[in-house]
Amino acid sequence: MEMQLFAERRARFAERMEPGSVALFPASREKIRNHDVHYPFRQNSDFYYLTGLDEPESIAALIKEASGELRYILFVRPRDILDEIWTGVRAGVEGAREWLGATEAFELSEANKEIPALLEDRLAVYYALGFDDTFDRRVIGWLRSVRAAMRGGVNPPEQVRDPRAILHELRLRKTPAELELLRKACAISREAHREAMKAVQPGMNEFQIQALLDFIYRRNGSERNGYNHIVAGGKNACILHYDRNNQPLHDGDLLLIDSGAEYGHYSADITSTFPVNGRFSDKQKRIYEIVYGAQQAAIEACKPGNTFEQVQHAARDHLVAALIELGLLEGTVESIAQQEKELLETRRKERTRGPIKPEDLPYKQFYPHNIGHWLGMDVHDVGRYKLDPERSQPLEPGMCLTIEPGLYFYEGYENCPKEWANIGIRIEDDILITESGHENLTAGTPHTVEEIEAIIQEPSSIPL
Ligand SMILES: [Mn+2]
Repeated sequence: MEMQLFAERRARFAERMEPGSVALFPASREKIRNHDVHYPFRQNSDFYYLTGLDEPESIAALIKEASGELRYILFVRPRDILDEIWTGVRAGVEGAREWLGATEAFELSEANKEIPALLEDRLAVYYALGFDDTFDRRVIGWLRSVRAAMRGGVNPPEQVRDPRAILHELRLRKTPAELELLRKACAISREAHREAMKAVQPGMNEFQIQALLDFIYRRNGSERNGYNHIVAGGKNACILHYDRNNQPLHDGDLLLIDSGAEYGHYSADITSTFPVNGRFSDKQKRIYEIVYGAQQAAIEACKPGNTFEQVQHAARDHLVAALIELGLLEGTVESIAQQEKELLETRRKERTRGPIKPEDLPYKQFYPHNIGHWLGMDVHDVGRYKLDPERSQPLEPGMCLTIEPGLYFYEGYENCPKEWANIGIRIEDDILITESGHENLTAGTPHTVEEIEAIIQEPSSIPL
């Protein structure tokens, strides 16, 4: 991406900073996987959003002077030929200034000297406390050292503010440049889901389908997956975050794939559920059509002015009506909606958090999650879902969210209806809110029964 885009983002962030303040953003660090092997590096999304720098350990400081002037300071690993021949070329302080647009740049070893000086006599420091314990301790140490110098005539910042209150509102609303990357991630992911449908055969193992997804993603330039693939055959689909992906696929079972490519630091998120042998059984089809109907109802509700909660309720009401008709729930759509409303109020009063239990709201046995989440640089992207306890987030053009209702009949529940035992179905698309309503960014992923049964008949050219 053009470096100008990152400068624009910093400027938009700074617009909302108090004059006379400083903001600190640490990069991700490398993490040990085992002995001396690292996990693959993935930059912190907030850091990347503002800097475009993909190096570990770096620190970005944004200063808005009392005059309104903006300074952008980067602390980076030094150029070092011995290090670079092992781990790759670095921007260094020259690169930070010339390529990355920093007004000043220092080697990381200078941070403990320079950053306390940046904090002196500022109104506020914007720093995201509680995300990175190690960096939290460094920030506290820098603040302490400024306080210790008070008799020398300097004062520490009065306030520590959370930059995410500003930054995540920006990230929630995608710009055309961001949407270009997200569209590409969606297109790659759609192709992989289509190829998986063509390739699946009874007797295969889940890991073969996982290999296919990785192959299609990498072949199309996706540097990594947005999250761990879920390739869940049969009853594994009832485990919401199943990712062992190592079991055989049986004739007569469904296969649930929840997988999205990351492209340019933006992640897609698609779930497909389809029959391993190419044909839905009548029972599978009945449940599938219910989930599909719920998904369509929720997608229809995706338009500016509607709230996230309205989308959530559109799917819930559809699923609840169907569960009542199947004889699996008692009450009416309205009575269950009222029950949920009261339950949420009680939970708020009693400070109860975590998933809602089926004892408290019976439909949660079959639909334990929510309709979806914001989508962007993080698969579960940042941004508020409620403006306050009473007001759900209104949808605006540029917001992206997933729509992913599901029904699961987990046999572990004592009262699991035998007729439906071990069926798990989820259908997920990625939706962009537009001026006129919405655009399905993952349209073309076969999601109707007819589309799925047709594509599974197509030959696969991918050797597994
Ligand atoms: Mn999702």
